[in-house]
Amino acid sequence: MRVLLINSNLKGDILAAPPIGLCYVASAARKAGHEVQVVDLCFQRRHERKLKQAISRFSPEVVGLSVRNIDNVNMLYPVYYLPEAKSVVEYIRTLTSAPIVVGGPAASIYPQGLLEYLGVDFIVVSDGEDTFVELLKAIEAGSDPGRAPGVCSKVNGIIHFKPRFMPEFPDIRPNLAQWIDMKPYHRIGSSYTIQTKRGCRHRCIYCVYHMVQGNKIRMRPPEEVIGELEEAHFKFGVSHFEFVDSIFNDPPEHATQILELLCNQRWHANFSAIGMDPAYLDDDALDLMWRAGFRSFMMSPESMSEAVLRNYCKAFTIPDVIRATERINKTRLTTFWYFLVGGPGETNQTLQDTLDFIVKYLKHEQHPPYHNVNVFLGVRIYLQTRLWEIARNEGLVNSNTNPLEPCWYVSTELDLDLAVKQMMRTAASCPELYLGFDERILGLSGLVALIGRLSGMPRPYWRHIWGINRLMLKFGLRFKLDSSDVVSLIKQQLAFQSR
Ligand code: B12
Repeated sequence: MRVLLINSNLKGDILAAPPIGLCYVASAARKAGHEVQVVDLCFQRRHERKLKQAISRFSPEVVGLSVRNIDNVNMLYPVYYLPEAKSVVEYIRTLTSAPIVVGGPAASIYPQGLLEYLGVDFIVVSDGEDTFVELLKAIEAGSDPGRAPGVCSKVNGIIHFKPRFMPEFPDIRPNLAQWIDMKPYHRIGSSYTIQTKRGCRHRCIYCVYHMVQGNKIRMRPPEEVIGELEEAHFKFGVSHFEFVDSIFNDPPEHATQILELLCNQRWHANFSAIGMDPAYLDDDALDLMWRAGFRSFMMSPESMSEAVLRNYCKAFTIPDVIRATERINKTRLTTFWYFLVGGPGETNQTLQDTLDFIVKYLKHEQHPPYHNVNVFLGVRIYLQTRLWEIARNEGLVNSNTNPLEPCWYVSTELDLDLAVKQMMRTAASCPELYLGFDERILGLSGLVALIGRLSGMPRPYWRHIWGINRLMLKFGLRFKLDSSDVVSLIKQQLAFQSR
């Protein structure tokens, strides 16, 4: 069958994400014998023209769409992406009557809601490779695929969904550079992405990873990971890779095997990862990472209060984070940290503990290692998480709340006015610290990328956010907001979601 796959994610700033999931699905559909084309709308100025051309030339029998983000998970600078995806769906409907299948993280988080909202035929939940191929087979055979495991659809007017058991990591490569043009991603400073495993065995109360990839870790054989890296390096000249596992070094033995194999390669590349467990970051692990080619990574301790960490059900402890930070501070690795302020049990004192940690350990100013620290106020509440239950019991959400629209948990033990002032005060002298409303900095992505390319700055370019913040601080361009405006924004949102 002719299958057209479309990436609807238009977020093309320095955090641009090549549609690796869509490429996995494209490779799986081609392997199953289908004729597949991929259209990437990110970086396209004229989506409608691109879609019209692709659909009229290819005349697809099935259209697959990947929907990655619901929103930007930022209460202080909220951006809602689903209307963009909806307008893409509506436009496709004007061009073809082929069934539309949607997959991607957003689809896995709340499939029933997305099915209704987008008005598509099928939603594929979690891993797409096998489910999509089975769906295509059923469509081709003219049978009803609506009850297949992993598929959410309307059967006789009633929404039907049965989860699918995901036993292993699929034996397939996404071949990103074969399916999409990686040049614009490269230009904006993002890296070639790769997975070494799927699943996350932790059960943090706010997190959706269990819905997207499941709680069982499914590892790829380390040799296969090296094979994919090597292929991308030699075939497509890739020299910057980013591991997009939920947590790259969990389990640590698997990461160690991959890093040791990398150290033995004759070719060299730069590596980064978007999630690290601080409990496993000892001197040997950091040294091995450096020797393998790691120059940066992200980490999400979320809080530096033991009580709040326990409430979040994080698996590591404050001493784990402090030990890891002391070790990182002996290296030249650039890091990006995420902290969540306002979860259950957060008080102004626990917030101060987090801010004090940032100033003491992560404020380095002009010498490496450079740290970028993202502090978000408000914890995003998703259906099917324990945080949703807690929020419902506290009246923060109720049966009228639409789970597809962003809603937030903010601890009632937090004096909001003081909290915003605490955060602003710290950020005013700490360029490493980046608050929710500073996300507007991403609007400067094109300029940063241009400077990055001209000066040969290392990738991914999110590594340099602290430098931009430093300049903005110097020229008085930060914190035009009044803390009382921020507080009223938060209060308005909380009142809206619990109305
Ligand atoms: C890696 C990652 C990042 C990295 C991206 C690095 C990069 N260069 O790609 C960084 C840290 C930069 C990042 C940034 C952001 N992220 Co992020 N990220 C992730 C993470 C951990 C993995 C995504 C990934 O690469 N998966 C690997 C691929 C293979 O899996 P997949 O995309 O799910 O694809 C599979 C299925 O979904 C399905 N599928 C996918 N497409 C299709 C299409 C069809 C037709 C079918 C049938 C199936 C199908 O099949 C695929 C293969 O099995 C997820 C959480 C998670 N564990 O999934 C969050 C996640 C997707 N991110 C999220 C968000 C919000 C963001 C940001 C908006 C945050 C911000 N404020 O900046 C930005 C947006 C970036 C962008 N340009 O879109 C949210 C989305 C939820 C939401 N509320 O919208 C998630 C779920 C995390 C969370 N907070 O809960 N992110």
